[in-house]
Amino acid sequence: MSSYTHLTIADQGKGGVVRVVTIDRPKALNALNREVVRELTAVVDALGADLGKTRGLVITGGGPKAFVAGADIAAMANMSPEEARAFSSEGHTLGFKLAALPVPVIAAVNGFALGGGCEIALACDFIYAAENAKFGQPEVNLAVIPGFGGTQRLLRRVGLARALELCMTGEIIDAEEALRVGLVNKVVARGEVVDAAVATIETIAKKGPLAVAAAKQVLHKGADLVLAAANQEEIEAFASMFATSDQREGMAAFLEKRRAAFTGE
Ligand code: DAK
Repeated sequence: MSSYTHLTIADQGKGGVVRVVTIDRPKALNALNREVVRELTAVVDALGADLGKTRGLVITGGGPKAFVAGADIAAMANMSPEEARAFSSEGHTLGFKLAALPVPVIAAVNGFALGGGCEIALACDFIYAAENAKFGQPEVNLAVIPGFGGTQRLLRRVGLARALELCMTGEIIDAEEALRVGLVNKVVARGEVVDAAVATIETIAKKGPLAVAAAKQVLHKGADLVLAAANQEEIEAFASMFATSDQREGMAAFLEKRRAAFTGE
């Protein structure tokens, strides 16, 4: 595995099937500069090229206080509009690549997830929060707006009115409120959030991998389509499953009352 300056990487879970990436700049509350964004993108690119044994990705933050406290304000302070556009595009590219991975990606939020941190979490398939997690898009305090997809992904997760309120007030919400509005999937005890994410991926790893990938792809794609077109995506993906040996195996195993042995074919 490559070595990174701002990330630590570990394979966890039974058989090491869960790649856990920790953004590790705790002195700056794991703020995202261009190198961090590039390193995260390199991790995702490597998985996209060859998953190997990996069946899911967890992203978390190093240290006790933060997931990611935002884009690095010191690094952004003197950016020109052109540099800001390039930085924003790199963040968006990372978001698209996370959605394109054929395995689940979970943000394990262990503290502040503000600005770009909330946006990285939103770019993951689901978000687990520790009790001490805090979420927000406080960019308006700095006279900017979210630049890594936050406005649009927040809108799609929590609806227009709450997204407008969060982006226009810069309000910070706690884990319980984030759960209430549908921003996070689950709240767990402090210190247990990575384990909870790893456990979910271990569960998903027992399912048919092509079906898991297809479900992820159809849901992400469908979120941006009108219903009829989204349903068509589902019809095609559903049909394509019946060209796999895993579909035969899954249904035969059910009928024969045994555990299925999926091969991903
Ligand atoms: N960037 C850089 N350093 C940060 C940081 C950040 N986002 N957040 C915290 N730090 C640093 C602090 O400067 C401090 O460093 P030292 O002074 O020790 O050297 C250290 O982390 C510890 O922070 P505090 O001392 O402030 O810790 P507290 O517990 O008192 O407060 C806090 C924690 C999270 C409430 C506070 O640090 C805070 O308010 N941080 C800023 C949160 C924030 O505003 N985040 C949003 C950043 S803006 C775009 C692309 C992306 C974006 C926008 C546009 N385009 C390119 C167009 C996204 C923007 C953002 O994310």
